[in-house]
Amino acid sequence: MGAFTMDADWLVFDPSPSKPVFHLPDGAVDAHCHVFGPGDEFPYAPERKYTPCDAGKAQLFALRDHLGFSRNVVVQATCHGSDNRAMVDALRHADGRARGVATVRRDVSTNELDELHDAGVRGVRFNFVRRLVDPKPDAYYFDIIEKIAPLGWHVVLYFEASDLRERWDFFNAIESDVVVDHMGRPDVTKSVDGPDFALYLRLLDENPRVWTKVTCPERLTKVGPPHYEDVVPFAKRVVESYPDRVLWGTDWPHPNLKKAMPDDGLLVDFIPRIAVTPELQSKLLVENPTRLYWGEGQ
Ligand code: 0GY
Repeated sequence: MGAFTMDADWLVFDPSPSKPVFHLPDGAVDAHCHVFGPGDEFPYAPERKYTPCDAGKAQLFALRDHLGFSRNVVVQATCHGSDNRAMVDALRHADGRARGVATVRRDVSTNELDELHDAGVRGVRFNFVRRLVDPKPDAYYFDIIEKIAPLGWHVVLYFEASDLRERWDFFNAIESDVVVDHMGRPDVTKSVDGPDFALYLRLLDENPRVWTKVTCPERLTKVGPPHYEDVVPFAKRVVESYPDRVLWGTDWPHPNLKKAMPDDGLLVDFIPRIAVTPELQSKLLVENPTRLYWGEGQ
């Protein structure tokens, strides 16, 4: 028995996903995925809001190869708080094929930031989703933004529609590149032309430095797999409107899904529904993430 027991309602990732029908282009990046523990080696944070199953780097790299990705961007998961050791360990064992996004505290030191940069971290994540974290006042995040500026890092934002209204001025005031997770979590039962999604599109329209991940059909959908039809109009609109500022990722190992675990092969098969030409696919999967995470000065 390990030191941690996963939550009773925790769903474990699919151990044998299908082989996607869609053939990923060479150099494709899974730009949103996580590692969990293993807890015995990299303990989960005391302040965490969930205890997941272990999902370590070897399993992540096996999935990368199975699906046909070349590289990963490993995003610090909230179950590890600001202890980035599991994520950094994954980066250090990836032979240059992984970059990371960290969670840091306001009092993070320059030395700690330099070490993270050396391991391959290129951004910090600010999470506003209350079931995952206790969000802080804007000033807390501004202090971190000031500290990471010399490193040229970007800020990843995870928020829901109500947070976008509440934090609008703050989000618009960030001067670095910004990446929004999961299209700001639209309610896909509403119209793609409705006011909530319009506000998120306005953020992208008014801020050329804001990027977005067109990720998580499995999290947003009401109709489910295999085609996730209800998510398509939202993601397709974004890919076609901002082709140079979109990223895609699996979100493996899919934290906090409560109904069913997705088949990661089917998630890859979702890509050509939202990026319908080889040009759009190449930007989404190769050019954009490579520029942001492995580009000049990175
Ligand atoms: C995601 C989504 C979730 C969780 C986390 O760091 C996390 O704990 O990101 C979620 O539960 O919505 O982006 O993976």
